[in-house]
Amino acid sequence: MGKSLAYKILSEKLVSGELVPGTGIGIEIDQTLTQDSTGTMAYLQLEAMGVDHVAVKKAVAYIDHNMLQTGFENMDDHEFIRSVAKRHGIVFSRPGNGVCHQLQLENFSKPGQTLVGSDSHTPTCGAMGMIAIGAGGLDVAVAMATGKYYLQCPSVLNIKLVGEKAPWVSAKDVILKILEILTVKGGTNKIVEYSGEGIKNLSLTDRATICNMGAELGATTSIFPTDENTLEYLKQQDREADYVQIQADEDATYDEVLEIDMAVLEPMVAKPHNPDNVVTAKSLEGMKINQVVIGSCTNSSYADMMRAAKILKGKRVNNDVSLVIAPGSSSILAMLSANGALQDMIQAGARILECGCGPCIGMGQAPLSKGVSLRTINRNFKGRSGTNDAEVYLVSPEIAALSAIKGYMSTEFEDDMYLDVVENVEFIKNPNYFIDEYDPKHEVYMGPNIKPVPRGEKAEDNLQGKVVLKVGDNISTDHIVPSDSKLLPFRSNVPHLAKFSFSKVDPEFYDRAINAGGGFIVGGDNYGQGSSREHAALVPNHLKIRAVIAVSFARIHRSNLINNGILPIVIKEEEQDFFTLNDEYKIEGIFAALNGTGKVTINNVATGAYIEGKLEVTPREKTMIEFGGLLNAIKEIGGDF
Ligand code: MIC
Ligand code: SF4
Repeated sequence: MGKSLAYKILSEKLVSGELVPGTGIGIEIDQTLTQDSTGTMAYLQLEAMGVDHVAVKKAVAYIDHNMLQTGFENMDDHEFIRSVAKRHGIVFSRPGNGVCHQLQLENFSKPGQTLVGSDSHTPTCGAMGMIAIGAGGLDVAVAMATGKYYLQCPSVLNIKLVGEKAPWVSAKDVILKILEILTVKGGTNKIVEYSGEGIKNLSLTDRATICNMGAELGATTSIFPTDENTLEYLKQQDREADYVQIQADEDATYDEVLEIDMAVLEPMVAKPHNPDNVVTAKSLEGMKINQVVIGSCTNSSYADMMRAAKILKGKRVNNDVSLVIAPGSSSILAMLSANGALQDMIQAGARILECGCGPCIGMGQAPLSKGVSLRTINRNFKGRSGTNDAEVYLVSPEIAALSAIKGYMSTEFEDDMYLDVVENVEFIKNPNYFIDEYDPKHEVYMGPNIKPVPRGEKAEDNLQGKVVLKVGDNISTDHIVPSDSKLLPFRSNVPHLAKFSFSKVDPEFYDRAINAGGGFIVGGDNYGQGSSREHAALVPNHLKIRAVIAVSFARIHRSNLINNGILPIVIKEEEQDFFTLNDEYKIEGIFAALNGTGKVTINNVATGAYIEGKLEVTPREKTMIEFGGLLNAIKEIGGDF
């Protein structure tokens, strides 16, 4: 029986367990990446582990999220990360160099290797035939220290791409179509492996867009085989020698198969406030808009920028629209500047931002009140833009650029706007944005904004407490711990962040949790979707939340909860009604659940009514919960368990 490409790489890298979907496995990690908003915590945790040089072949620390320096906090964090990077032999990417995923793809991605990154869009490098996985900062710190990463073995969903997309259809439309079909939880605990004759019609950066938004499916990762388009891209990066041809066996078997005919696709849009709320762009033709953002790790490649520039060339951004553009990397910016495309953007009236995440994570460019913003980014959760009542629509760079000129959502392209072929030119490389040093004696810089990492409490057989929050389906980590220009500077200060937790969903939550001295949270389906930020577990840990009871959990968030010693308990959909805000509950049988029954009893203390909840964990997860979190476990028994 033939193997999928994903399982070929996983079996080569397997260090513990067996490739049986749903069971715990450990894999060897070749590369790690961090970015600054999750990196500060990850490096505080790495420091606590007391290693010298990192154990992976390549570790890179990017600064791309906290780019606004409105106070001392962000630059303090940058300096902390730079000093830790030097101490442990980690490559440091300076602010201004670009978005981590774009840079990792350009500079370090290698077919057949493994990458774990403290950012949910790490799977972008799946376009290069890598197993690239997003994880919480602590898991990445462990990977840096030990060269290993532990996860639940995913099943493999094969998406066969056939046909060739029409001129105005882009890779973004392919993944939006897939999101429409599979929804934001359709990829949970799955690897999405692409195949089919349609692949040859997708450039490497088209594939990167598709892998990037696999994160929105909740997938563990996404992967493409390598071919001449991969080689072409590596040549552009002057990295031809890194090419390896890898693909699935001819007779590979998959757990599920889905076929997408790209020839019948048309431009798509994800409407507010979820990436799977997908309709055709045509159905929104004429909708007035206020802002357009072109950029982010999803759509900031050289080809994306060139296509947008062609549409803008000789035109004027509509008077009612603010157009902002952030190229993905310093190389791309340099190339656009050298070939005149930047000039076309500026002449049209665009605002050019420094290369980084920027508006995607609410770091500037918040839309006006009730504003309509078209963005080429990957997430449109309510409030993420920095304006709570803004409406964010996710679109391709082509639709974004055209609509910016028109002032309304438009699909009416003119023929001379189309850039048929984006030439595979050699990239202008700039090593001056990277610092690669190693000095194990180097002193670590710690600014006053950096507060200690909260620790969990050892497991108890029974837990009693109040339900201090009850929420519905698809709660994202942006809801749990919002991020914008006011809060992102406090990613290394959990007590401060805690005050804003769930503020956009239930503003009373913080006071309620403090007054009750902690307790339980009840959620619906796909609880914790979205980012990898472990702050969405560190904050509940700080507030003494001991269990989250939900219908289902997003993969990374579930791991982050366990890493913090918080129990993820699964209930049936109809059992949500069993819980009432402020009522007292008792969870019993925790030790038995950890030792194999996988079940706990949840009693309403006042009424005596009870239900059963599932607490199913791998042996490694059991150990973490017993010790009150991964950091506690490492302190007591070391990282290799
Ligand atoms: C995001 O896109 O939500 C982020 C900001 O990149 C996060 C990381 C974070 O919260 O710092 C992610 O995707 O993991
Ligand atoms: Fe940055 Fe946005 Fe990509 Fe997250 S999704 S890494 S905030 S560009």
